[in-house]
Amino acid sequence: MLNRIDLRGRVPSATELRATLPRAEIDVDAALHQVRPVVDAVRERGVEAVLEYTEKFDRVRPSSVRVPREEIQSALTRLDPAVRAALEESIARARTVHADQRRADVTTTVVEGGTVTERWVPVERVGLYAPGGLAVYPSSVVMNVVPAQVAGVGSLVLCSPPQAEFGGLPHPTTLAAAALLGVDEVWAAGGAQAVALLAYGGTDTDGAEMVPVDLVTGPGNIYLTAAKRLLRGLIGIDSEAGPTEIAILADESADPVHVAADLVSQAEHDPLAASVLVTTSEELADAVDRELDQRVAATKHTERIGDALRGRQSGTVLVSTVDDGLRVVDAYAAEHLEIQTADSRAVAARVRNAGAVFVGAYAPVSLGDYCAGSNHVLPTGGYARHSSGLSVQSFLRGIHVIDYSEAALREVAGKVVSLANAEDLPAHGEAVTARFPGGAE
Ligand code: HSO
Ligand code: ZN
Repeated sequence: MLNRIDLRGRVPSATELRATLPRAEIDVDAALHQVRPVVDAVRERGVEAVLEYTEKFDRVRPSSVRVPREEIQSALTRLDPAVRAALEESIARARTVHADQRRADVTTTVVEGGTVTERWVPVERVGLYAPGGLAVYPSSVVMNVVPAQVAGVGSLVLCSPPQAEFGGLPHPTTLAAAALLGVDEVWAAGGAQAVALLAYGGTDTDGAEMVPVDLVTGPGNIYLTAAKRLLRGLIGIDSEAGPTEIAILADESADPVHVAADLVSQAEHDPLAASVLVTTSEELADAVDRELDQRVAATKHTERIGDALRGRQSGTVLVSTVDDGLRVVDAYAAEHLEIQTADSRAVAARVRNAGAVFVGAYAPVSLGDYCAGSNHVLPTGGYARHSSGLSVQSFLRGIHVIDYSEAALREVAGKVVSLANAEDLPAHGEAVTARFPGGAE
């Protein structure tokens, strides 16, 4: 079922590998011209334009865009108790992990009387996006809201598209997740019009105000991503999210049933999702292929999964050694990387590029999707080479605070003047010498 690439005996350079390895091609730029008129219309005409596009794209026109608080609470009372308990567990674990990861302010004494402090300050107001339609992801509401709250973001607004079958409200499970997390500002808007509304603000039909946000995070389709790219600068954005990816580095010790189940699990998201197996064992590759045939036929979303696994973005890469396999997975820089080898912990410790690493036989990606405590908003498309997943850090800014005494400035005055003169910016030096009319020395 999976395409096969045989790199045994010759692992190309990282640059060549990037060109060789399977990967979906997503052209966000191509969507920009479709999204620009939507963004412009919302900037000019606010909520009225949001409602027009909502009617066009979501085929429903809510009477107001802001979701009444009672609707959020009522979705929670109607939530299946087992799902509620699972969401509560997911939230509790994510809070525990993320709370430990909040960075502390650090003060460095550079010289006596001269300090630099890095002060971590939360972004003031954040817009979180939760997709609707095919994908209903209350778990992504958790993964966006928890780090924002732990960071201390004061004002959080959730946007999610209205659903015709739920009377123009966002999906009830999304609303219930918001209620569990204590988010009481929710607007029923999706796609590019939602990002534009978050960025520019607007007044709802009933007078409710959308106060513009400083940062927008959360996954969505290519139009949402294009809108974020267009509005970046006016607002901050998280890393662009493309179709999800799983790579598994496995040797002959791996269980083909586990490997196949995990490859299938992420293929379930999207026909463009990527499932990549990198292995030293041809026997394992064959066994996984056989297992995939059975599993794909037996699971619910057979067609979508089959498309994803057969797509050019998925495949099996055969390598001679685990070391070669590490070079391959580092070049690929998967969103999710599982290590299923003998001594998986030691191998995992050597991984350089991945959004998240799952170690050994009992850490499947779907554990991380819901209940590990880790975050599941992770860099795709090779972005893991330079970016991290969503974290408390994503919602903080580090501000350097410089505090020098007269004596501490006097001591370094000559150096500032020398550098200022070297850059032909003498007024920079004069800003220091002006403080020492009798000379700094
Ligand atoms: N695997 C997805 C997250 C997710 N899975 C949500 C299930 N629900 C991207 O990391
Ligand atoms: Zn998933």
